Amino acid sequence: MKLSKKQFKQDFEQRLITKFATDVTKAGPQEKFAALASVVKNYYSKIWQADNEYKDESKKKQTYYFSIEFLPGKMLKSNLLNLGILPTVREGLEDLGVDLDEIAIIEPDMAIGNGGLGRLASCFMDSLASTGLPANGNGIRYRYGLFKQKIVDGYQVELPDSWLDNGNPWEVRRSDKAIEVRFGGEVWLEDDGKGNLIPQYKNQERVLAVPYDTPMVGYENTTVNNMCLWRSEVPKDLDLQFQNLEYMRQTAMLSSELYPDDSNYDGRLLRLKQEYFFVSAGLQRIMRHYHSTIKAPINQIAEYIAVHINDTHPALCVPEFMRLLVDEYNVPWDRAWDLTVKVMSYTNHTILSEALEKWPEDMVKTLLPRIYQIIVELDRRRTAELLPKVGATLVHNTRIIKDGQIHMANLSIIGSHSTNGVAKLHSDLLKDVELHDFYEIYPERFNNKTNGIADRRWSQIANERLSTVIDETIGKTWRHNLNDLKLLEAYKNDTETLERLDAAKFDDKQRLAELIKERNGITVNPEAIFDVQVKRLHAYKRQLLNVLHILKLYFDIKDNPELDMVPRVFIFGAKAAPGYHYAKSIIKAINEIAGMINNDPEVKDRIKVVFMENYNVSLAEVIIPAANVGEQISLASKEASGTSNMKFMLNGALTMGTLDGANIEIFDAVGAGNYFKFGLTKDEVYAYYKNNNYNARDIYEQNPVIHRILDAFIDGTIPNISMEGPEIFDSLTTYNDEYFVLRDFKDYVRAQKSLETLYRDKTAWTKATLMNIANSGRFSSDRTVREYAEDIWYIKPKQ
Ligand code: BZD
Repeated sequence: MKLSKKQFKQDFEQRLITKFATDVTKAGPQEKFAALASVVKNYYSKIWQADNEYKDESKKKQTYYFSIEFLPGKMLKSNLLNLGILPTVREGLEDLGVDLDEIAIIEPDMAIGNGGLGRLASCFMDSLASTGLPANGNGIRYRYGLFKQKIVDGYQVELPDSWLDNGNPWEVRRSDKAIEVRFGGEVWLEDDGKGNLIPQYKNQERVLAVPYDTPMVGYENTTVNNMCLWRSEVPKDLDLQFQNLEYMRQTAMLSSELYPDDSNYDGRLLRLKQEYFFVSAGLQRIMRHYHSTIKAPINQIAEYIAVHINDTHPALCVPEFMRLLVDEYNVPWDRAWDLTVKVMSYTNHTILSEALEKWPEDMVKTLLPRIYQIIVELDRRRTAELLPKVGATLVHNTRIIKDGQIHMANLSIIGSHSTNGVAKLHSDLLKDVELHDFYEIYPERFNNKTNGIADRRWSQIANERLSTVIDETIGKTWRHNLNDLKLLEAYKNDTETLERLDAAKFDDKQRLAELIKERNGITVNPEAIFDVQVKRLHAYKRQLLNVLHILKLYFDIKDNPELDMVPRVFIFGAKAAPGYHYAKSIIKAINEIAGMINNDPEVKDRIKVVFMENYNVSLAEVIIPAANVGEQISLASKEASGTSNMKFMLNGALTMGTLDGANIEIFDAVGAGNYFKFGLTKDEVYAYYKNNNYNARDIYEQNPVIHRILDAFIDGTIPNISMEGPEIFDSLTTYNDEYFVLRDFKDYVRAQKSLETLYRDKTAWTKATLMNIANSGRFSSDRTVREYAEDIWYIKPKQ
């Protein structure tokens, strides 16, 4: 949009008066933020309305992205950037004596997601709008987002994230569009005399779902999409029998808290309720819109809408859509099924067996009796139809209902026309191993969509310094088309460009060093290698491998106090699921090791270890630009894709990585010299499984370096871990090191040494940095969503 600085200043000052009866000299930061957000909202509202009208009139097919999590972070700068007014607003505020960054920091992170999956959903929301694709998000408006992490005596403590205390300036509550969702009670089918079986209900619990719409503003275009988040409320005309406090409490709980588990299935009733709640509300809203606006016959619905099931949490979309079609719109079963499969598509984000959702039949039957009937019928018909075609084994292995459980991945695959993994390796593993039986039956449904990131947030917003250097080197087209970063390659031997890249990185490191000083009280040297591992804490991500390497360096110094090494700052950020004991023990160990090393005078600042508490999107926006190295060291085959790996690459950090997830594609894109590869391959890992011949204790017994490092966990060398130390030690020895940490250690040390060697050659290092940036274009989520649009959803961008 067009906006003069003068106009903006007028708008802002006026808003301070109308909203708070104050002026720029007296307003507090919260007031300034609220006034600015309100001005910005005013700017995009007209575009939003116009785009809604365009969508209604053109009736073009739209996607609905159902996700139980979104993780947008802060929205102010992203909205300013996408509206094309970030510099104008920054300068206008400056004229008024206001620093945009000081206002922006006031906005609480919108953290209604755990990690990669939720963040991906938000990157997609940005990219869908920015590529002009007509799409909607559908999720839950949790009152409390992901917990805030405090570190107390080295331990993680969880505090509630009450992010809505000062209101949310971006959302629009639409009470008029509230929808009822029903649970429990009894259901039976009655013949209507014309041969139709009509479900009858009794004693159902009613919940009101109120939509809150948040605009997703496209980058310098006219698209504004909608992310709809549902809040649960008690219906105004509540049946007498439900008018009690317990019911009110239960209802409020539906949209109260985000489950903080990332890679673990937690089969609690409330979670199942949440899943049905947002699925049913979302699909009912779609149906209403279809009837009020699209007005096409119901059997054409697949030409107008696509519904995406983001991991299995929204898998109830399949039976709920069937219910709506069959029960509410009288569509015959077979036709309804055909429509459902055409409309639905599904993304799998993990192969970890402990993460695969399955619900006890009884639970589903009691909570969702009609949905249960539909699932049983789907399973029955499918079994009858497929048995003669593919045989009993395949049918059994792929059934929706097995051993008294409803398998949500099976339901999602069977009820949709597309199943994709999130990186090549992951999608291959799904086809060849984990979901091979499904692949035999439905080969055409399987495909890969390698993840991507909303590059504008991770470069233009998070790293203005680097963005300016890139502009001055290759021009600005990369801001619209990330593939143009490739133009940087022509400058890989240009001393001036390399020096400027280096200077930008140094500034970003200084900014992080200041934050570390402020938050952790630790002084770090910006000349040191900033070696970063930020992600959820999980055994398979192997933060422990990083820790073992740090201990190795520490003992090297202890053995040889004059050791010549490039100083390193090891930076961690990681939340552990509150019930994940082992992960919490690792956090405690990292903090104790940090204390031990940082305070040992003999180390002479050659190593610093920093655990930054409460890792979230905003902190990532400061840490990632400052990184020299990104640690992507999961055991090959376990990390479906990873997305921080792409953010590091875009910010000129080099990857220390295994051949896992999207790391492989990053390696292919940058080439061997610009990536530190180590570790077992997926095939080697699977060979160990097959032959059952991994013996971690042997490695411990036979490798003196490893022996000494592990002993440090149990012999008092690392202080204050008398409980955690043995737990970690045993996991690596007695319990045979589930994620082959010891097996990969030696190769990891080798790769770390070669990293150090390269860092000593500043020019060579910065050249590798440049090559990473130059080849990151493929990892824009604009590319990813375009692939979904073309291959899965069949939707077209606005011209
Ligand atoms: O999804 C992650 C994977 O582990 C990453 O490899 C991948 O890059 C991203 C995006 O595709 N999975 C999650 O983040 N999963 C969860 O957060 C989650 C949340 C609730 C329940 C189960 C898993």
